[in-house]
Amino acid sequence: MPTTKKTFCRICSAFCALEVEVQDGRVHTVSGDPSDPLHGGYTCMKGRQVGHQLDSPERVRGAYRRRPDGGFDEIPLTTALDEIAGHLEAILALHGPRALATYAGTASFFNGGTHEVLRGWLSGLGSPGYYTSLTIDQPAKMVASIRHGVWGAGGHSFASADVALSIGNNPIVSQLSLPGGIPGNNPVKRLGDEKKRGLVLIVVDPRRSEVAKHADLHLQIRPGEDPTLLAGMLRTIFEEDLYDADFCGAHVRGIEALREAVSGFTPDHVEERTGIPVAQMLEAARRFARGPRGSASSGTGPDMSPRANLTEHLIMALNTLCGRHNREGDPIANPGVLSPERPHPAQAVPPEFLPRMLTLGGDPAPRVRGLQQIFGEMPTAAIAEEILLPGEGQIRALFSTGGNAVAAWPDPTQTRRALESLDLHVVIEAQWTESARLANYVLPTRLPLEREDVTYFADPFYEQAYSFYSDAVVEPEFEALEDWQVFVELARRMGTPISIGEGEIDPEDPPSKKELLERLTQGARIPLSTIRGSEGGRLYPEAATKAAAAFEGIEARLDVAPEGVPEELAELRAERIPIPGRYGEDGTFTHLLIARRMRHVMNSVGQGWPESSKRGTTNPAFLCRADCEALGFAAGDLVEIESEHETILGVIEPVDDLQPGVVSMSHAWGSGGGRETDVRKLGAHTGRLVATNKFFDPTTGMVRMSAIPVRLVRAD
Ligand SMILES: Nc1nc2c(c(=O)[nH]1)N[C@H]1C(S)=C(S)[C@@H](COP(=O)(O)OP(=O)(O)OC[C@H]3O[C@@H](n4cnc5c(=O)[nH]c(N)nc54)[C@H](O)[C@@H]3O)O[C@H]1N2
Ligand SMILES: Nc1nc2c(c(=O)[nH]1)N[C@H]1C(S)=C(S)[C@@H](COP(=O)(O)OP(=O)(O)OC[C@H]3O[C@@H](n4cnc5c(=O)[nH]c(N)nc54)[C@H](O)[C@@H]3O)O[C@H]1N2
Ligand code: SF4
Ligand SMILES: [Mo]
Repeated sequence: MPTTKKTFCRICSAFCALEVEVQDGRVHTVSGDPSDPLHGGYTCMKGRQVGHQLDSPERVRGAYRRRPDGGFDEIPLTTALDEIAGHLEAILALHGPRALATYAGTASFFNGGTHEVLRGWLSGLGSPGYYTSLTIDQPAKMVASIRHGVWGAGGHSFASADVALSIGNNPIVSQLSLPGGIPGNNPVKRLGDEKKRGLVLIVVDPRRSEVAKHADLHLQIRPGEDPTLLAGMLRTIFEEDLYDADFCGAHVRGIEALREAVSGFTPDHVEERTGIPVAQMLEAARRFARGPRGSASSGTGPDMSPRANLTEHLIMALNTLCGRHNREGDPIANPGVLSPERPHPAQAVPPEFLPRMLTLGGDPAPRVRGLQQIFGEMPTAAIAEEILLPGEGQIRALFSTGGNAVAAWPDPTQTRRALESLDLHVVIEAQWTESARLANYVLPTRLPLEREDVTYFADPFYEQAYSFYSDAVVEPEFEALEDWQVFVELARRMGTPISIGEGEIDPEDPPSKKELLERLTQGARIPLSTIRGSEGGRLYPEAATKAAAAFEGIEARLDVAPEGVPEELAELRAERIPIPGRYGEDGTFTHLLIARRMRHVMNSVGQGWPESSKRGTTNPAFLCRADCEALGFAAGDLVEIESEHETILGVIEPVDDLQPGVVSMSHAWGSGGGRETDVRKLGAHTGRLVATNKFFDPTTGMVRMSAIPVRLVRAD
């Protein structure tokens, strides 16, 4: 007898509500839950294939140890854990705690408690080696918050906006929700509803993206030129006195310095550099400034491109200049259901009250490229170098969970070399990835539908106060722990503590998942027991709050021209304007390659799944028809895409949504070894086009992953 269970997808951060039909202990069919108040029955093709993910022939179905010949032997899970603990102890005894590092990728964030336990485990061993995918994602947003400051009551919500400015974010495909931006949950419906109400949508994207197709005004910018556009918009807003002088007078510093710093970004200069006609830039600036409500927000597009920290700063400056921050009494629809009550004062937050998330530096510093810790993490852009660089502090043991290092880190040739040089490499994985095949030990894991969980990661990002608690829907057919339990088991074997929050986890008497979640959500606005009591997802309007009055005696200002920003603007303005078609140091690169997401896969996840494969088994090199004609390329042609660093192969797909001179291609495809010859079956690795030690951001170490100069020639 099939039974239907409600749960939520955790393949991407949208966490869509699902109805899953289970037959004989296996997932039979998956559909959206039409009764869910937030998602309204929406799912995507990835979510509807979770049954395949669970039962895939590529699934890691036990614990494995690699043989010297590269093959793997299955061993009992407890044996694997015993051996790993023993190896790790020996490495730490010999090299000290800096020899240990963990890499937690995207999937690790979608399991409540993993990061708290992981951090507790590392600090119990004295290791600073905490690396995550966040530091190769959009770290510029945090850098900008640190430099600009944070407003205690948050920014204007999308639901209350008269105008939304969306810069390089395509939630119709990515489902990525960022504060003030288009919600990632049911994005087409949400956008339609608000447009009916009168919302004006302005999109900045080199591609006529799925979101851009809904825009009232689409600025089809040249890749990587967002800071010039934003500086030009700010200049217009100053020139035409369109900013919120009252708000700025009371809460902002650096107004005159910013006015001066953007003064050279005249409309003509902006047009020449960004390719955006003067009239369009002026219209965007005026329409945004007129508001009166609505935020500018961004996704990965500009953050993968050069000068991401400056771009993100200018986005914040635009919001601040136009006063797009909640004032006392403004509604805050979702203050976080699972977090405790806290005030949201309508004032700038003094730096000393900012969370650890918003700090730069810390001991020890990374050993390469003069980098620093960012947000209490080590920068993943530098992890391969930290593994390869000999000497005190060299990483010798790496534990990877919920990530795919070879697919995701820049320069996979270097990544492979680094992973192969480790003394101990443990991968906790759902499937046999290229990274897993390089590990000494591969441990199985429980996938989302095999775990109970609450919407912990997504909680602060929802547009409305919403939560969902789900039991496990099926059991794995083999013995498997959740990721965090692996670290508890190792701590037990090694006799080391794991502290989380105020207390400790006793590895001899570890908590159940439910107990772990209860500890992490102690004092939540809505108690976990209430959320568990509801079948399916529910709105909790009682958690909504209002922006509070400022605290008396606490003085702080948002800074629109902090140290560094005027200098970066001056450098940008003084730079030679790149000549389209003549990119790169020697001017011989004709195109810029930009990053994008594709609907049927989630980074490297979903490649090869049956339904997703029908949409293609490669990451095409999307190119406009005019370029295809000029270069003599037809659909399906194989081309060499050459950068200053390396050459990859790509399969041409002509499209109408790009302008000449731009190639759009998604990441986490292909292989890290040798030159891809199987590009039609495996895709191509765009991370090969960049080196980690050239053209990187000095604050975050981030490498250029969009707006990469390339040229294309037919591959024969
Ligand atoms: N289906 C699917 N969903 C995903 C993922 C996936 O792989 N597939 N990945 C997940 C992850 S890890 C993340 S971080 C999020 C990312 O979420 P988003 O940031 O929304 O990612 P994209 O859909 O790539 O949208 C980025 C847009 O930026 C544009 N762009 C590229 N370069 C530039 C530039 O220089 N300037 C400007 N203004 N725009 C530019 C691209 O054309 C693209 O339309 O998505 C998540 N969701
Ligand atoms: N060139 C280039 N490089 C990029 C980007 C780009 O735009 N261009 N984008 C960057 C961004 S934004 C990101 S976030 C990173 C993504 O980097 P990663 O997060 O490292 O890459 P994913 O492919 O998402 O890897 C997720 C892995 O987790 C596994 N998995 C799924 N569920 C579970 C689970 O429950 N437990 C465990 N242990 N494993 C699980 C999956 O099988 C998969 O192998 O890539 C970055 N790299
Ligand atoms: S993968 Fe698809 S179904 Fe799953 S959460 Fe993301 S958007 Fe929703
Ligand atoms: Mo990401």
